[in-house]
Amino acid sequence: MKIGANLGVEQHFVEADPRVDPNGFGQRRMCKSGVLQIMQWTTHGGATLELVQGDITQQPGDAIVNAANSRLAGGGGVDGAIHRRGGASIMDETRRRYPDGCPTGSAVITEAGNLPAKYVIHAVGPVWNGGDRNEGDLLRSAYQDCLKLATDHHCESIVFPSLSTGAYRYPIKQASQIALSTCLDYLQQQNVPHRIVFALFDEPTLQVFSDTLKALTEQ
Ligand code: AR6
Repeated sequence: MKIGANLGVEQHFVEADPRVDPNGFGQRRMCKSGVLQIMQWTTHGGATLELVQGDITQQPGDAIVNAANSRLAGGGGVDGAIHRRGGASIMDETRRRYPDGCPTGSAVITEAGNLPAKYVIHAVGPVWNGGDRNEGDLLRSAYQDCLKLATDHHCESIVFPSLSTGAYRYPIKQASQIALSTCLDYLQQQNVPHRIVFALFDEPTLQVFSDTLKALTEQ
């Protein structure tokens, strides 16, 4: 299946490929090209994990995750897009509530300004330094903190970017394994937030996440 071609805005499942995993955890559905939503994993409790291609600031969700830096100072990539579209109130609140920033591997929450969300969760992933500086644990804990904050704030849905794989240079395949396994583990235990979405900017990133989700849910 070639994914990502002729992306449109429709959301429907035309090539249903439901499988129940050996542990009885859930079902996976894949879509043909030409649809926005590429792959969806559903737990028995009805919670979903979805992969979509697009700009995270266009994705509606109760919480949108920002790929921030530890000073919470703003920047490029996801951070730039979120502050641009969300407006100045997000940075105002961030400065007021978190003047000391946010340590790598953790996350803090603010309101979402003009974004189609209730909250922005500012997560600080690690800079990739070759893999022997605890990068994996730090990336996992950044995702876990986001999920906990979303749960504590009663979010039904959360939209993630691929943390650390842009300016912070984390290798995408390893990052996708950590991102998706952390979310699947969390869903398996909590079954909330009820909808987890990964908004992946470009087709190569979507392809890697899609392959990883397939591999993880086939295990
Ligand atoms: N929507 C979805 N994904 C995006 C978007 C977007 N609008 N823009 C970029 N990506 P990055 P990091 C993808 O650099 O690696 C900032 O300056 C991008 O292609 O945003 O965690 C902060 O202030 C990549 O796959 O985050 C920090 O200093 C992924 O999102 C630093 O960058 C993450 O890229 C954080 O670096």
